[in-house]
Amino acid sequence: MADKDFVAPASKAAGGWGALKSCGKRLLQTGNPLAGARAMLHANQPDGFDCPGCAWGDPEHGSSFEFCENGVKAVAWEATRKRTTPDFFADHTVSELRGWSDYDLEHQGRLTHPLRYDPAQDRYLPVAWDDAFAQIGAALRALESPDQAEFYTSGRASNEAAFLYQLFVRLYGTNNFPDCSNMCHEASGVALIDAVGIGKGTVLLEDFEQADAIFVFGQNPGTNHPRMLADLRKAAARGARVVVFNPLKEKGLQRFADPQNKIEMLRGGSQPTSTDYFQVRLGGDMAAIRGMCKVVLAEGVLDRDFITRHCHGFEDWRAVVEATSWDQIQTQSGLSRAQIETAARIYMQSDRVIATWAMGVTQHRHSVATIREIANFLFLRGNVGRPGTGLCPVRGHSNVQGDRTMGINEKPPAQLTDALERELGVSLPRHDGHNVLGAIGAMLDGSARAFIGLGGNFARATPDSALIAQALSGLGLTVHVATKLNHSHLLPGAASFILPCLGRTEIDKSPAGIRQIVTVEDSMSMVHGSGGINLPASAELKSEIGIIAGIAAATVGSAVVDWQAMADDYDLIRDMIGRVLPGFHDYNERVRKPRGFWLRNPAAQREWRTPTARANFGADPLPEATEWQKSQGDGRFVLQTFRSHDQYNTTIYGMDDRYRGVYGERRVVFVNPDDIAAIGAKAGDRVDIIGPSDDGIDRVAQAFRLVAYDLPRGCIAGYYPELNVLVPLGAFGERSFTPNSKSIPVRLHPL
Ligand SMILES: Nc1nc2c(c(=O)[nH]1)N[C@H]1C(S)=C(S)[C@@H](COP(=O)(O)OP(=O)(O)OC[C@H]3O[C@@H](n4cnc5c(=O)[nH]c(N)nc54)[C@H](O)[C@@H]3O)O[C@H]1N2
Ligand SMILES: Nc1nc2c(c(=O)[nH]1)N[C@H]1C(S)=C(S)[C@@H](COP(=O)(O)OP(=O)(O)OC[C@H]3O[C@@H](n4cnc5c(=O)[nH]c(N)nc54)[C@H](O)[C@@H]3O)O[C@H]1N2
Ligand SMILES: [Mo]
Repeated sequence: MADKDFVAPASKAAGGWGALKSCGKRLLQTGNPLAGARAMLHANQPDGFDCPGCAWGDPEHGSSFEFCENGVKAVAWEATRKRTTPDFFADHTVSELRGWSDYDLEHQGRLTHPLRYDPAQDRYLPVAWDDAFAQIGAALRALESPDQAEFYTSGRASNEAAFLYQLFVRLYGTNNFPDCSNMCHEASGVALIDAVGIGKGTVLLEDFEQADAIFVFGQNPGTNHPRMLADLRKAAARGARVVVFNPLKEKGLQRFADPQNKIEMLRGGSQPTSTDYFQVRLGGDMAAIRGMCKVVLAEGVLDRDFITRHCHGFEDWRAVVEATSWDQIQTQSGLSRAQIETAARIYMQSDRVIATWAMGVTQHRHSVATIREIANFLFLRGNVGRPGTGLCPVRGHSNVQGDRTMGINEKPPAQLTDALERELGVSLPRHDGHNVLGAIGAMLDGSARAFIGLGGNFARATPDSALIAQALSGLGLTVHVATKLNHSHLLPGAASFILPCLGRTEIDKSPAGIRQIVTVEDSMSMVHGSGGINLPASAELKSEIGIIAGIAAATVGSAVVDWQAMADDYDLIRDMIGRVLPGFHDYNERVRKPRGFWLRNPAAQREWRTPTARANFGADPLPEATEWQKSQGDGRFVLQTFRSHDQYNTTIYGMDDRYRGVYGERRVVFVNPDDIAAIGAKAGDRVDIIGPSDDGIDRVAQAFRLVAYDLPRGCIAGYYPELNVLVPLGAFGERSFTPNSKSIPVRLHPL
């Protein structure tokens, strides 16, 4: 199929002038270009703040300005001069605002005052901080059981905020910690704990400089982790193989012009970011990897020493691989045996191999099994715990990994509870709490009565948007700690508060006038300090930590923990973290060093904290049928919901998806041209997308425009969050409970 059959991209490479132009436009739109540019100069720099864009690691010597379009957008979005003031809320009822788009809501700018919902007027009105805290505390204390409250976390919260939050919630008496990572990399955590004893990646940024091959499964770094592209590009330039598995030909994974490279920018040149590209079917990665393993096993080029000395379960797994037919492998992956052999040969010829993955792997029913297979694949040739090798789940939110380290976990690890009990001298709840799906279930059946959101946009990020809206607005109490207005705030319960907080780019001063820093942990387990440099968006704002401390003091009192003292001096929070969590000794001192410190990962040093004390092969069979297989012969498609180039999760920056050549709209669906013909339509026509209804719920996304795109037949794609109406609550990953946002069975009805 010729390229011209597809939507023509503006230029052949990702990054480059396009990225610069887009950033310039973005900075100007914020109305505060200077603050934005100045802020960007300090992002991911030792003396500045951690970029809120993504969780990719920072180079060792961060002296040169790490330029990234994603980062610029995220920073400019926060550093905007626009404000959503009490006047705005006086002008608009909540019912009216519910009719606005995600884009329009957040483009009103930063929230400036604490607000309380007034049902009589259907408006949010200003409230004094202390009144808000007192009323929230009273409402939480009035619940019959602490387990009736759900405490959500989005992954931007700093380590200190997350630690204080879990401390408060556990003292209050519950482990209900639904968390954005339940919808994100949960499967990676579950699979890696089984495989290597820790739910984190084993690579450092330096490993990318030494790898002979990097296998990239199910991610789109051109948009979501642009700084990763620079590392892939460097790897390809020095002769390493970069092998991509993705149903779509993502532009950033083909070529990338580095905006930091002046010569390249002048010549308009661009460098390849991958060397080999395999257009796997949705949900077909496990089959593709198993196929590669089958080839490696047959050829016998194994690291036998590693397998004997370090691994458990090899023979059982080997039997399962040998019993898997090539037929099934080819059907599920959509790749031919010859293609899989080519990829396997690259693997066998490479001494040092890294595997990376993101949402294209984690948001399926069999995600945990797929990630186990990625680990099996690496174990075969000893590709864990050596320089230039390793497992690399590429995290989403900039501190989603740190939040988990700090104890945001609905299954309280006994070690953490023990340590907290010792520290505080009280007993804490040990029963499991709710994850995201558990929390939704409890809201829907009436057993949950309160929702507190530390950031995020729960109602838009979760599946079955209509049901969630109903669930949230039926609660007795909803509280949102946020920087900007979003749809979750517009579903008030009986009592409802919006509490505006400082962003990471802003100066956070203690009452003594000392500039406070917070800390974060990136995808490579590097922990470093972050201090804002812009003036706060409003004098009324409090830090997330100040807000948590206020709610905590009003709810559980200050006898056990002196919340105010903690909020006045974050060093005290870090001191407690150092006493309670392993690896955080001398925390205050070590985070003030330029690159921070590495949180030791035992698996990266071949120390396996698993029940077998070894690295475990996982012997799951392939799924009996992938969603793609189930949809065959029935006129159905499998839909994945992903991000455009102009959004940050539910935050919509703009209506363009430059790298995919879509401009000015988001209600589009990407479909193979032959599939478009097969439904009797043509590119540009509109279709209704009909979701699953076997549970009695009708799910329809209306009037989406067909975009012809190079993807495997039967596999289609469109944007989240608009398409969340189609994601059923009941379809989630085995053991990960992550909604299957990358394989939803749908039909297309041309209009
Ligand atoms: N600019 C920007 N940056 C972000 C975010 C953002 O929204 N905007 N979000 C942040 C967050 S929270 C996260 S989790 C990450 C998300 O980062 P990504 O995981 O890159 O996010 P998605 O857009 O969901 O992209 C999924 C990619 O996987 C592919 N894919 C889908 N299904 C399959 C499959 O079955 N197999 C394979 N092999 N590929 C598949 C899609 O074609 C697409 O390229 O990015 C983080 N960074
Ligand atoms: N269909 C589908 N659904 C998905 C996904 C998908 O790929 N497809 N991806 C899933 C993934 S990977 C994730 S991580 C979730 C994301 O889920 P969330 O983390 O809940 O959503 P975000 O859109 O990142 O949250 C945006 C809001 O966070 C607030 N905010 C921004 N910065 C700050 C800050 O510094 N402090 C505070 N307190 N608030 C702040 C703003 O008010 C903003 O409106 O969505 C999931 N949902
Ligand atoms: Mo995410």
